[in-house]
Amino acid sequence: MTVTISRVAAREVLDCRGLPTIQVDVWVGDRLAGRADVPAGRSTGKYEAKEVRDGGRRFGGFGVRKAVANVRDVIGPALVGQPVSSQRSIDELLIELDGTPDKSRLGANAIVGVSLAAARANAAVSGMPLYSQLDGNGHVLPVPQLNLINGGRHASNDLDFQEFIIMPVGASSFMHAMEIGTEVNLALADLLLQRYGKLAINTGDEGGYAPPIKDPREALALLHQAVDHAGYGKQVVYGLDCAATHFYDETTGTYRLAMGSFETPAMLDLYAELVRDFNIVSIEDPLYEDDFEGFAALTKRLGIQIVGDDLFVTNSARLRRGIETGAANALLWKVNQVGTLTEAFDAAALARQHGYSIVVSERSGETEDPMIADLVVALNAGQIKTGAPVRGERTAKYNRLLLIEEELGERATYAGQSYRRPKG
Ligand code: 2PG
Ligand code: MG
Repeated sequence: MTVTISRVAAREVLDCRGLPTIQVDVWVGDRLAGRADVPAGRSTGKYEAKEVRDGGRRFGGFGVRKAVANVRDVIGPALVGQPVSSQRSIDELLIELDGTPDKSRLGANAIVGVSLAAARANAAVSGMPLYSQLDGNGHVLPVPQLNLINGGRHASNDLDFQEFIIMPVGASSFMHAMEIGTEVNLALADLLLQRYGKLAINTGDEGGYAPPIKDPREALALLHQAVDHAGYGKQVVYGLDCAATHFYDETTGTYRLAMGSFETPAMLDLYAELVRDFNIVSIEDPLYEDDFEGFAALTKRLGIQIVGDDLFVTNSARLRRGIETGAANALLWKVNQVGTLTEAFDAAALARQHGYSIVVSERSGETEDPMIADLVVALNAGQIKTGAPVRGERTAKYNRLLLIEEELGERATYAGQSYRRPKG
């Protein structure tokens, strides 16, 4: 028997920054079967699908009543009677209803909420957890990219790079990775407190510390010391999300760092130095979002994981351009950048076909919805980026992964050293 959608509802709720976002409910028959919350970025790429926000005074202009009305009045009526089991047809219908290339008419926030809630509804109908309903072979627990020091647009300090990351690749399980993450985070707090005083342990948007420092070398040295103090020098490697689009100055064609203005070749040299000195294995968005050539040069030169976030925006067309030019070798994967689950899965499949690794990611403006935990396991992606191991909207994802690890039991495989190409 085909199970069809009977009703779609939506409402405004608050994200972790206290800004409104959409929560969508998908009903089948007389029951609420799937609910999803929509996250929001702050350092967004210009090629992302576009949210619809209300403007005006209410909620500082961030209200989403219009997007809620689009779900209620346009999307909902069109979806009633559609089979809940065909995610692709649902998503194609959403794309068609919107009719714009960037989902700006109905709003990517409205569309992605419906797409994700429909996936949950389908899993509920089948009586399976979302990760195994999406892919019965989902069993890889990801290496967490734990963002312990925040800068850029996510913090009120002078660090230009947005995220300073540890990756416990030498852990024996996901639970062990979280133990390491938290012990290092506690050691880091002690160090910061001793060295810079109490204000240094204020945190940024993703729960990482935002110390009053300027030089990325100092931040990386602090991470190394915290890892050593916690006794995990052998288990941990390091990563960065520079989010370079957001300190690139288009008029002068230079990167504006607290340390001075850098042209592209000087940026490449800086990254080579950091990789050499700090055991960095992954750099996200080292250059601004249009510099495919620069990305290609850096990818070739460094030989480590180079991740495209603002560069690719989870969009297959942009990823294809990266594959053709050799720009980056990993895809940052955020469903709301492209707007539907199907398009995001297609981008992941394309990445995998061409040997690009996949890093499933949260947004800085998250909610308590843990859905990306199920998605990263369904994809056997091997890496997740979901902030520091603190604050409910971040720990919601980590806790869901701990539960999935327990549920999978013997079948669970921690990606560990194979994080770039986990055995699927
Ligand atoms: C990023 C994301 C998440 P935002 O740049 O990778 O960390 O930030 O959600 O603000 O775009
Ligand atoms: Mg990023």
